[in-house]
Amino acid sequence: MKIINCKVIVTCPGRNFVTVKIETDEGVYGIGDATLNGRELAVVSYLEDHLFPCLIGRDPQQIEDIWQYMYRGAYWRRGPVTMAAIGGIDIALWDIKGKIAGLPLYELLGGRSRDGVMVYGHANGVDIEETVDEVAKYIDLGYKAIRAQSGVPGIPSIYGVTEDKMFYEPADEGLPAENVWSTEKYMNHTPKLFEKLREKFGFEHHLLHDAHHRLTPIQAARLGKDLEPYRLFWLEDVVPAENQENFRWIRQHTTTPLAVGEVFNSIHDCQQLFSEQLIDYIRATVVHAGGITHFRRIANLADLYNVRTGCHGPTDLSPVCMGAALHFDTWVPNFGIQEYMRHTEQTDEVFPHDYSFKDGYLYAGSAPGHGVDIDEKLAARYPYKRAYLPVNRLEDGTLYNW
Ligand code: EZ4
Ligand code: CO
Repeated sequence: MKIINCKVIVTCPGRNFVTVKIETDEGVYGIGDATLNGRELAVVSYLEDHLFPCLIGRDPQQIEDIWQYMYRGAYWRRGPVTMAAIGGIDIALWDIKGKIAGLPLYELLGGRSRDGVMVYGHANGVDIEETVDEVAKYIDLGYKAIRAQSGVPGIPSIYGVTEDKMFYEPADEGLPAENVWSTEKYMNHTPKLFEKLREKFGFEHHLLHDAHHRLTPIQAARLGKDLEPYRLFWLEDVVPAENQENFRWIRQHTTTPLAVGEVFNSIHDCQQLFSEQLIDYIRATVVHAGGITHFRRIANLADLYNVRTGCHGPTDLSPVCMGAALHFDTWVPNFGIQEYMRHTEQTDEVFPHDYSFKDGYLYAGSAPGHGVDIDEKLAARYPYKRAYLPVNRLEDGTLYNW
């Protein structure tokens, strides 16, 4: 079997997605997601100009060899653009392998470890009152786990809070929006939100929270301590994790479980966090961390240290990522939870899929491969629109982490 054609499909059914399609001489094709929010076209060029030409004529079944060729063979290693491009191709190759075998992807990985995949939803409101109401809606929908994000008095707009409550979208059309940030205001406010949530709903549901890389280690340690009475499932991305040693400080001070890694793209980003047991959940994805082939290595290493997976699953990764992630989650022994930000109907129409939601769990389908396709005709109706994530400035104008 040979690869005869590779293409990338950029579509914007409400937001931009970058999709890889690999076609073979036997008619079987595979689909992969390579979306990198706000930097989509850099990945497109990496794929079209640098990777696709090397794939034509290769046997798509040699996934490992192709992965090594793309990674080692480039000489230049790691990085979000490189690894998203490799990830998109790798997912498409696993899809092809599943279709050839006539097996759903989780069977190729080693079979089911569980029936359903526990997911968490993203509840948000402009203030505590509205956030409490939104959490109630997720509970009514059957969710067992909910991440709560609230607006903060004195901060005009903030990560995670939007008008459209079901379909959270952080990127805006045009050039980057500018937000204002105050760590002090945020830290005073956030424990009050969780106090209220536990008072209202008790301790039956898992509650999560995302600090979105905005604290220093000692601030993170304090927030973790302040939140301890509310028994969070996890506190996410407390500091930007380029410096893995930062987590030593945080870990010494709090028993609030820590999750990190949605911007990670390599096993080397997590190695120290795992080996020193500084975190509890790894948030990388099969897209941004170099595909199933590389994310599997990350999950296996994590397992040695009792770290569990909690894959990033935002609206800005396509249903192709979600499909592949669900097969991965269905297999991976050290599964923790899966993020589930729902896609709009428009997006779901472009990417027909066979996964389904019931009572707080997502279920991978049984179609061969990962079970997600792309309707290319429909996709063509939604051309790319430039969009960026916002940037943050402190109240004095200093550019800060968003
Ligand atoms: O801001 O995916 O946990 N989820 C997140 C996301 C990220 C976006 C960035 O593209 O932090 O909403
Ligand atoms: Co996050």
